[in-house]
Amino acid sequence: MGLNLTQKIIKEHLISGSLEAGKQIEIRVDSTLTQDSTGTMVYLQLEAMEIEKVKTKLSVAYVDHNMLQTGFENADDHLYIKTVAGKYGIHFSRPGNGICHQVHLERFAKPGWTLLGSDSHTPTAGGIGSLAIGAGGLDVAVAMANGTYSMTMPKVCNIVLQGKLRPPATAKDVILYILGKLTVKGGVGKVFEYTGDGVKHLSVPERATIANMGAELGATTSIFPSDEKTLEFLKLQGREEDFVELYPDEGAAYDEVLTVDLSKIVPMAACPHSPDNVKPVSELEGTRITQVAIGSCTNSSYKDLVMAARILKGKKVHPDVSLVISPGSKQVLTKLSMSGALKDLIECGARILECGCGPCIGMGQAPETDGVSLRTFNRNFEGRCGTKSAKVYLVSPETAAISAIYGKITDPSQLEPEIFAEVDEISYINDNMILKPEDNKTERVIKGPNIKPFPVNMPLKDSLTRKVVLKVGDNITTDHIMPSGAKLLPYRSNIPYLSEYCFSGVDPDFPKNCRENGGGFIVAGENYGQGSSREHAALVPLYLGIKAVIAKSFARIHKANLINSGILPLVFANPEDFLKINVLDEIQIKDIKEQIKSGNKISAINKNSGEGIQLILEVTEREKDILLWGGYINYMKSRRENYSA
Ligand code: MIC
Ligand code: SF4
Repeated sequence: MGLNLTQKIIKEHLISGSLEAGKQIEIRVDSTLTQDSTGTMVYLQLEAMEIEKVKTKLSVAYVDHNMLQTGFENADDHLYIKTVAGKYGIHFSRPGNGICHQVHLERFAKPGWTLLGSDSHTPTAGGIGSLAIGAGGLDVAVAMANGTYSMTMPKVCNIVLQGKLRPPATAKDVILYILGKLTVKGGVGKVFEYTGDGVKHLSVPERATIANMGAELGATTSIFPSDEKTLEFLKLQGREEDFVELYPDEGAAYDEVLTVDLSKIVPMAACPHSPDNVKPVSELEGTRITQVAIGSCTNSSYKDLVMAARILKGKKVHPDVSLVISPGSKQVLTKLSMSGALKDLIECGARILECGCGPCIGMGQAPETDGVSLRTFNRNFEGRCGTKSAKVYLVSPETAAISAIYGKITDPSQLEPEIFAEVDEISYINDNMILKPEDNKTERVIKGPNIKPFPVNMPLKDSLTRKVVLKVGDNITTDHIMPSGAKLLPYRSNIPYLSEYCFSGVDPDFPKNCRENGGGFIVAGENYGQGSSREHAALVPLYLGIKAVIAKSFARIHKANLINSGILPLVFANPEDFLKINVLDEIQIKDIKEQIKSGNKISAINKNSGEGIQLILEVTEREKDILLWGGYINYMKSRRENYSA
């Protein structure tokens, strides 16, 4: 039987394991990317690995998340990343050059390559046919140090796209539609592979929008074939030599199939507070809005912003609305200025922000109390925008632009058909904000005073007894665990400082309870840790003494981050047992090391009720070792010592 595209790329990169879903594999990593908010930890960990140069073919360090520089902290982080990049042979994309995923798509991503990124939206490069996976920082550091990545072989779900989108429906509406069908946990353990006649009508940036939000499905990644559209895109980027044609084999097998008729897609919106809470825009028409934000790694390509400019040209932003636009890259912004679209945006009253993540990660532009914000972004978790009482809807640039004029959610179906005429792409390349390793050589890594060492766990003891310091429900996001935004992002390299804010929106007493009880356990519902790849959501609980999270299920990247930190990710064998544990109950796991070594069943006792609770540790043999050693850093050291002994 033929192989699907995912299997073909994995086979090509396979170091150990087989293509059987659910089994542990190790693959060769061609390239990595980091961004500043996860990057400082990644590079502190890379330094701890004591290598000379990275082993990948290409590694790029971006600065795009935190650029406000409200104090020295942030600028110090940037300088640290620049110097560490110079030391280890990593490209450095300077602040202002754009959002990592947009710039990577334009300048670096290659069909058939593997890419590991310390950001959950790394799969954006699946739009160009890369196998691009988001991971925790430590896994990315390991990939740079060894050129390898260990993961579970995913299932492959085939999304067959039929027909052609009918304006005003867009790629964003396609992925919102899929999210509505499959939900935020529908993709865990899976790769979404897009095929079908409809694919050939989608440009690479449109494919990238769809692949980008596969992260919201919880997927390992999403991938499109590499075809004439890919070649067209690479030619515009002056990179036709990077083109290879890539399709699944004839008769390739898939674990699941979902067919989507593109001609039936209508404008969609994800309603507060989850990307899968999706409704057609027509059902929301008339909802008053106070803010519109266009940009992010999902929707800030040249075409996205030209469409917004066409709709806004000669119009005025509604008096009750603040319209902000953050272009995806310097390339996009320059092209907007060359074509005149930038003038149309400025003239209508849009506030033009610098090229970066900006409001998407709460770096400014928090809406007012109870504000209603329409965003072309990918996440609308409660409070992520910086205002807890605000309501955020996720939409296409077309829906966002027309709604900004009327001050209420407006279906773009009423726009004149001429608006949707083909957008002429401009070929413009200028890499002067990317420092190549040879132009940035240094042996001196500069670390400002805000950069503190990362916490390291202890090897497991024979028995583990702790109180439950927090009990939460389903779909807890990493934004709940370790909030971000303008106030906290400057401290991404300072775990002790961040620890005061862990779970601050859920239970402000959490840090205090951890301190008073000598750490503890967290109990949670389904899909614990969904959302971002931020390792801080594991490192900060580690710092506070959290030993285990007992949940109904986990999101992929967060589970890996817990394991790398030496925190046990335990699953209830019987989900109803969730009800048998209360906050401050004392849970005892006797002979834990023996239990881990002898299988995947773990018996625990709730000492308050005397009841036994059956748990499961769903991890690979390698991950068991990491947990027994108390996290990846200890595990790595132990192996190094064994080798040298
Ligand atoms: C996000 O969109 O949540 C982020 C900010 O890009 C994160 C990374 C981070 O927390 O630094 C992500 O998606 O991985
Ligand atoms: Fe940046 Fe937002 Fe994309 Fe995360 S989702 S990488 S914050 S633009």
